[in-house]
Amino acid sequence: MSGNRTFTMLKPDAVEKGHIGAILQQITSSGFRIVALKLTQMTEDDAKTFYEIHKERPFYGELVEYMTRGPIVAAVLEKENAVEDFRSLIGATNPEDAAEGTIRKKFAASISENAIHGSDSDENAEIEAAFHFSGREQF
Ligand code: RTP
Ligand code: MG
Repeated sequence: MSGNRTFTMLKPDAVEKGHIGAILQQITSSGFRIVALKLTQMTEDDAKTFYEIHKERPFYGELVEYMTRGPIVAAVLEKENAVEDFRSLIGATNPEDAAEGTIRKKFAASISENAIHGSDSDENAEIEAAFHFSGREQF
């Protein structure tokens, strides 16, 4: 099945807790096809650039520290209506507000350490995928 694409990161807390397999399983069994995948670690510059939109927010420094403290899993996912459906699958930013069964409800500890990222638009999905993967790493 083809479709459009979104970008995700399993954040350092999810990797530290050993949740890579369970989360990827939930993603693929929800109809997303993995078209790029790697374990990597963001540098401080990477995280600052990636989350630049939040640079005036009070949590920016803490967010950069969190996102760089260990490896993440970066992936590009394909499905019809990928961006919106993936945001539904991961649930609200704050796991306390996330719907039952969503990835953040199951695997996230708090609003700041919330296990997983999902792109918020088709345009950002493309920018974020290109940030982590070259063209020949995306299938
Ligand atoms: P993401 O970009 O990571 O998919 O998360 P999101 O759209 O659901 O939330 P966003 O508003 O873009 O925030 C980005 C990340 O910053 C951290 N955060 N901490 N302490 C806080 O109040 C707070 N608020 C946001 C979270 O890691 C959030 O995912
Ligand atoms: Mg966001």
